Amino acid sequence: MKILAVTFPIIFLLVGILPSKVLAKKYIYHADNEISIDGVQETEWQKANWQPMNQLMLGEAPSSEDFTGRFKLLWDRNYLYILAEITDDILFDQHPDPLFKYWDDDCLEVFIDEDASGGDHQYNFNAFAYHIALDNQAVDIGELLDGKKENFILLNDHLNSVWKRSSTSPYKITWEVALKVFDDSYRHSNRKTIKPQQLIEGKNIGFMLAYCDNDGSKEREHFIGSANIIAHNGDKNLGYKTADVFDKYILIKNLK
Ligand SMILES: [Ca+2]
Ligand SMILES: [Ca+2]
Ligand SMILES: [Ca+2]
Ligand SMILES: [Ca+2]
Repeated sequence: MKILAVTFPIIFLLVGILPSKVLAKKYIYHADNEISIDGVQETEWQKANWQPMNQLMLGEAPSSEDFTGRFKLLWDRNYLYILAEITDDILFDQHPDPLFKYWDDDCLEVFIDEDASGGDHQYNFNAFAYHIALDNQAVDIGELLDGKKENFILLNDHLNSVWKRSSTSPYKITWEVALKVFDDSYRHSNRKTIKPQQLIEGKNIGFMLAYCDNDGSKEREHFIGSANIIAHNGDKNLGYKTADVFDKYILIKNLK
């Protein structure tokens, strides 16, 4: 009893002081050799650890055949590199218009907050939520038109995306993305002149990776991501609105 009486207050004190996102800070290693965006995993990727995409944000939990996903990250001065390995039993792209209900087609969704500030980004560029469709076109929500109308914008020039599916069961997709990282000064109206950030060692970013899985329904069937989101009013689909739910990562050169 005496031990319990001493230990419990210390545990509660520690949990209270250290927010879960600080405890969960993750590292991204530097790519010293070239990463080719070709849907083929080169040796350089071996230095990065696999991270699961297993957090359900919307819909029912899929079976492993329906959806399984994991990913790795690397960086260099010009790009954040993403390697996703995905199993999806049916690839489905019902809307050829990249700006129409793009969230209801199969897509890889890349959430990035350049300065790890957290906070609202739904109609601004404090953070980005790139929906990369099966045709490799990327879309996010821009600033409201006339202060009230939603405005979906094509951001294909922010990234290079290529995926390939294996020729044998379980037909895994290897999806590679090189992402330019823009800060919150990005304005779509000035997109021709705004330059992406040059990445440096020690930089903190907010990041989450997710997959919208639809296998033939009108709306997506599952939405599964990498971050453990605490539901707000029963809703975990918060990443497209706030960067508070992304995980915090730090760019490093090598293990010290
Ligand atoms: Ca490659
Ligand atoms: Ca599926
Ligand atoms: Ca930010
Ligand atoms: Ca699918």
